[in-house]
This record gives sequence, structure tokens and C-alpha cells, in this order.
Amino acid sequence: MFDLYTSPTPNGWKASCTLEELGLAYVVKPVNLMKQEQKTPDFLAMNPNGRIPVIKNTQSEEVVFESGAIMIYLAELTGQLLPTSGPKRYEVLQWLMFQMGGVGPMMGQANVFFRYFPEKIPAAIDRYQNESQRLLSVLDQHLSDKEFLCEEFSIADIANWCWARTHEWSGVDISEMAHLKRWINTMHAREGCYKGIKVPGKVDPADIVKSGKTLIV
Ligand SMILES: N[C@@H](CCC(=O)N[C@@H](CS)C(=O)NCC(=O)O)C(=O)O
Repeated sequence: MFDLYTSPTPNGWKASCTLEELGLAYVVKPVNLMKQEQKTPDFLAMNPNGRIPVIKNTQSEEVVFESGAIMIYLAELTGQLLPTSGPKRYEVLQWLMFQMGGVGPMMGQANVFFRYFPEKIPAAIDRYQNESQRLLSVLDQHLSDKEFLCEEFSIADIANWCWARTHEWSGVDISEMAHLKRWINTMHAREGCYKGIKVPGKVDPADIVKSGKTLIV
């Protein structure tokens, strides 16, 4: 069993989608970012960086922060969604790192300057939107001859999808990226991914009963 400290954001969804895809039982601990709950002493004791997501294995008491590390941890625990060795493993890790070091930070900054920053700085907005678009076009190109980013569906797909699907919020146009759009839809149709992006949030109690999970929302 796991406790998932999260909010409705792409990095939070990376953890919830992975848990859902792996069919792992977890309790959602919503963290209100507006109320700065991620900066309380209790939270900082789990993640000194004061950011979601954080996961706690309630059996072993292990705590993991950084969404990419959480995904690797869960994949290794179950032996799924990440090959255990060899070139196929590094292929998945390479596309996971592509999201962690590129897509996430660039789209995150595009959101800051396009949506939240009180001063509108066109050069900063352009820089982050253009770089986000360039990175998404790399994904689009890579997906031109394959269903998923690597040989099989993996944590790399979940990580990149959780960000790519929010391109509109970042003000990034993907209308010319047919392969990316097809993949976004394929991912959305997966039961685990679809459920994962609803966490935390209002959920149908019938779904909770069906999945056997406890959701504290
Ligand atoms: N590299 C981190 C980034 C985590 C992150 O930026 N989380 C955001 C939400 S998506 C957050 O907690 N923001 C609150 C804050 O900055 O105080 C990860 O991948 O887990």
C-alpha cells in the first residue's frame, strides 16, 4: 500500500497514472499548493524540495520524491513498464529523462510566463513556448513509425503524455503534429492513464468501490 501526496498537475499525474497502470493500491493525500501545504515541516521532512509528488510505501516506510524517481521505483518494484536490463531499459530511461530535463521544465516555465507571471514578458513567453513546441515536435517525429515511444508501452509514455496533453494550457500549438495527437489519444484511452489524470479530484464513488481503493479527496 502507498500514500500518494499529490495535486492535479502533470507531475502529480505521472505518479497516479503509474500507480493506476500498475494496479497498485494507494491512498491519495491531496496537497493544496495554493495554501502552501507543500512547504509545511511535515511535508519538507518527506521532500526537502517542497514539491509534489511524494510517495510513501506504508509497508517499508520508504519515501520517494521526484516524479521520475517515483516512476522508476514503482516500475522496479513490480517488474513492469521498465525493462530490467540492457538497451531496452536505457531507451525507456532516455525518453523519461527527455521529459524530466526538457518537456517538463520548458512547459512548466511556459506556464509561468504565459499564465501566472504578473508582468508579461514576450521574449520569455516566446522562448519557453518555442522550446516546448520544439521538444513536442521531437516526440511527434519519433512517434511517426511507432505506437509508443519505445518498443512497448512504458513509464516514458506516461511521463511525456502527462505533460504533452496539457499543451493548450502552455499555449503551444500541436495542430501540425499528427503522430503526437494520435499518441495522446491512444494514451487517453488507456484505463489506467484515464483514471490517473482524475487524481486528486472529484471521483465517482462507484469507481472507488470497483477499484477497491480509498480516496481521500
Ligand atoms: N522535478 C520535480 C518537479 C515537481 C514540481 O515542480 N511540482 C510542482 C507541481 S507540478 C509543485 O509542487 N509546485 C509547488 C511549488 O513549487 O511550491 C518532479 O518531477 O517531481
